[in-house]
Amino acid sequence: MHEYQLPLVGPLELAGVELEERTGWIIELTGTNGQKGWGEIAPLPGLSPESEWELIASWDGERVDAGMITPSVRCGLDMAFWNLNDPALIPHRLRNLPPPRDRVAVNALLIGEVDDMLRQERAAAREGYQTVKIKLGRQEPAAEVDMLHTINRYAAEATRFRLDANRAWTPDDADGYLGVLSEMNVEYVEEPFANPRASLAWSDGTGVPVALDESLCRLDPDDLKQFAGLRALVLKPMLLGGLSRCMEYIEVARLIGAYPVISAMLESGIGTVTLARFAAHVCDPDVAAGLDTYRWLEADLLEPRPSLASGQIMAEAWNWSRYRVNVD
Ligand code: OSB
Ligand code: MG
Repeated sequence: MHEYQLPLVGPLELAGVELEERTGWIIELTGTNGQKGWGEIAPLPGLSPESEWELIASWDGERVDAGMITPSVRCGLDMAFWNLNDPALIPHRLRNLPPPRDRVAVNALLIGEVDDMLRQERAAAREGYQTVKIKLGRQEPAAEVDMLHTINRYAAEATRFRLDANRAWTPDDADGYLGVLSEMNVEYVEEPFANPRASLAWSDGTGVPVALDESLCRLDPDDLKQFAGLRALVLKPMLLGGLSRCMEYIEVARLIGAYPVISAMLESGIGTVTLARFAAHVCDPDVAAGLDTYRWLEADLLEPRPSLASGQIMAEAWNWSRYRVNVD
């Protein structure tokens, strides 16, 4: 296991915590033919439930305590065994996946002041991104509504918007956004309210499509059967406990008519490429994966760096033999 520390291009606020660097651990498995299985353990401060103490107690790189294992450790091991590509060692739920597509669409994450976001939007449209994601619930609703009007006015016609409120809205706030939402091509609003049942009821009442993300931490796949009407499930394997665990959510998603969106939370290239590979198997064509946090890393462990430009990531990105992996 290798510890890593990577600088960001600038300070980044993701889950109410401002980050200046990314730290995590890389698992390196070596198979009988010398092939490598890479996995990543990278809980995100402010979002992941595990404390550093729990993380270390659950696995010290040699021994794993099944009673204590945290979501990120589960994810790292799951990724490493899946990437090892030894038929005998592929995790159970990752056998018999649908065949992979040769490319995966990705969304562009617009961050910063309106001018920055407009610049990012224009660049994304030029490069070929069709889906952009904007974080809401960070400023006064009236200011955010103005911002959405401005972005929408200048956005390319076909742009699809993912609007992530991170559970910050009150019912009054939500009413204030309805006008601008009706003018936009909204793929979904992610996590409008703190209560996921309220989010679904609002979607039913307004017709605005809704997706759940961090609420899934406290909803088992079985509970989700009560959530027919959701547009999508945003699945973060690093948060939920790995690719295998996400497969359980994907099965229920299909039952309730929702589609899965695979999302990163600022993993290094190793985690990001693995998530892209997973999305290639399990997501519908044209559904963008949320991997754009990767572009905030100023340096990476993979050389050359995988490319998300042109709004997609190509299958060659998960051919591990093309990389030098720079871990100590
Ligand atoms: O709220 O969805 C979120 C990343 C880290 C923590 C929380 C979130 C996110 C993202 C990732 O939005 C989306 C992307 O990278 O495109
Ligand atoms: Mg989200």
